[in-house]
Amino acid sequence: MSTEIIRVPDIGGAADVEIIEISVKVGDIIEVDQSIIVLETDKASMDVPSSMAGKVTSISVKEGDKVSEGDELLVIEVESADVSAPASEPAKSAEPASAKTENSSSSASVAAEEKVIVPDIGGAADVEVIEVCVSEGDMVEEGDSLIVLETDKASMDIPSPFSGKIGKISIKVGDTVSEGADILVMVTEAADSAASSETEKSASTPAAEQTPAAVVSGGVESVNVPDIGGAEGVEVIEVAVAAGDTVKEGDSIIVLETDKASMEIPAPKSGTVKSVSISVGDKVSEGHLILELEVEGGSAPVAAPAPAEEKVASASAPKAAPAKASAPAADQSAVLTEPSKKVHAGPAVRMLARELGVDLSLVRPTGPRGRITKEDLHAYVKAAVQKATSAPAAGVAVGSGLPTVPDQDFSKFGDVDVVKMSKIQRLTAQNMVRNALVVPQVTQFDKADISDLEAFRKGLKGEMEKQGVKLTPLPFLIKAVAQAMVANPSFNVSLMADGESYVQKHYVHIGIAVDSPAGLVVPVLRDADKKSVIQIAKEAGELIKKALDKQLKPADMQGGCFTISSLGAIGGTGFTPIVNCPEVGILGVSKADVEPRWNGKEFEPRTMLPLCLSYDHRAVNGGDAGRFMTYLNALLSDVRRLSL
Ligand code: CAO
Repeated sequence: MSTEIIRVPDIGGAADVEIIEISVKVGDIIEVDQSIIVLETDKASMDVPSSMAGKVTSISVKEGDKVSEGDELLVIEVESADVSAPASEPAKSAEPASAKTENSSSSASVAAEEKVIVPDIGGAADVEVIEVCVSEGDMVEEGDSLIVLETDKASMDIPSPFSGKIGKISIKVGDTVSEGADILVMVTEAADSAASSETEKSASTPAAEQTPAAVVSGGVESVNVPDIGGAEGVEVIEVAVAAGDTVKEGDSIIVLETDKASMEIPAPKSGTVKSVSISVGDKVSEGHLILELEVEGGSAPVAAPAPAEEKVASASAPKAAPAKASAPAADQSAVLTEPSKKVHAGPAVRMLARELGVDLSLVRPTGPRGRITKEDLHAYVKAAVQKATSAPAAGVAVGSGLPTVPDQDFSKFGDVDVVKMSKIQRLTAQNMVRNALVVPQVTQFDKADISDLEAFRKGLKGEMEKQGVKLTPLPFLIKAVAQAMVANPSFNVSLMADGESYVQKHYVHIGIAVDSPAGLVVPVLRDADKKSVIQIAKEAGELIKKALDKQLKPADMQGGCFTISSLGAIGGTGFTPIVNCPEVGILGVSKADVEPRWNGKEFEPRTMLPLCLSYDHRAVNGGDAGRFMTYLNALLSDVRRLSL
């Protein structure tokens, strides 16, 4: 363990450069090359990476400070003695954030023009430019797509080799190009002075090379993974064909993806798929058998398929390329209703689609040969957003995008006012929709004889009132439910999102539905099983008061295991409460009434309390619910059983 100082590296002779960001704090464990501060001159900003891995023990500068080469930045505690740069030496040169080049000894103050040319594209010549993703003046990041090329077998994004501003563009859609052709000139801020003398940079080379992927074996040929630039164990993210499908030469059969790139593997020939040997999630390398293909027209020599569209290993994760201002957006107003069977899109578009959660098979392609362009994707997303936001006009969405209420002009029928729902009302509506639609629920009914409980409660009521406690049937219900939860733990669970497990809770927090002026709220009374009825009455009174005074905090309404919804003071003989997911049970309580009950000899007047128990049938079986209800009923019918 040693202590090392990280200093400002060579920043191209610039002095008194402002620190605009400190990216680490004391105690952070940092890696080699992790950005520790960001400097900014009037021409460039640059990340200063750490030259060592270790724990930051102190920071010697603050944002706004001006620093020059050699100034102390921070002190780190380094684990091993194997320190890459002596503390006294300037750390590894900073890489300007906005102009990353291969060479790390950057000059922060020079702006330079770099010519970007077509890289090695697997020997293909006269390849058509089908998309120019940038316009002059655009700012791009390293890895952003500059152009898309397409042969009859493959298409490939050509990513920017570095970040900068697009200068003159030398090519246009429809041009044909080969390796070395000029693409454009890029103005890199704070470009490397040494590198700027080497003014030509080829755009990053697509790694996939064209190699034979099929082996002739009579009329049926094995199609294997072609040369994918030496990548091993690459994940299959899409299998676009199934046994029995007919494919045309060039049709995508599978899509592979590394952490940096995705590539389509096209069919080397037209034919019928006899069998498919891989599935999504498999890891493959060159030569791995993909499928057996019964080739149309017998045993002609096998064409060399080109893996389509690979981003090079050095490119950062593709980002959305700046949209061409002039590019007409695809008309997505009529989004495909039937998903397309085959999706043709480059890796950048696929990556963006995944980021946005868009199913590309629903996007209408407008690019050459049915290719989905970024504009198509943007247009699709725009159309989807417009549709979502205009939904209230067509039908009042209750906040969740779930079923809507048909829009009607009620003023046709009489005088009306339109009243905005409160936030709580809107949230309740959303939750109700979710709970009602997602939870398969059943409601069971029963009546508890609370004659003794009521006699006991009424006897205590006056005394409790003197202590400021209102003793209604509710605290008894809370206590009884809590005891029933302990005795019937299947009600004290929450299902987990994985669909495979549930959480068994060992605490009993009971939610109380309160009809407050702001809307329906459910404060939670904690550890009800461990508290006395009197204590519960006090706490429930406080929570209800808070709810009525709109004083509840979010924490007061969290963590419930089960809810009690009492309409007893209002009336009714029964209702079907909706389970308050992720809880799995709710007890609806209606108004107690005196009813004649047969005691074996005669009818007796008894106070009967209607109970309505709804439960999530995924978590609770009818038998469990029956036992819960019977247990609860027994507690309420014989107050001595309640641990008061
Ligand atoms: N049967 C008969 N009388 C009842 C009763 C019942 N089930 N429950 C309460 N009462 C009586 C009380 O005893 C009290 O009378 P006394 O003062 O003579 O004793 C009176 O009704 C008023 O009670 P309350 O309303 O002040 O107190 P509570 O503890 O019963 O209820 C609360 C509190 C917050 C649950 C209730 O006010 C409330 O907001 N309920 C609405 C819940 C709701 O909206 N649920 C949603 C339904 S859809 O899921």
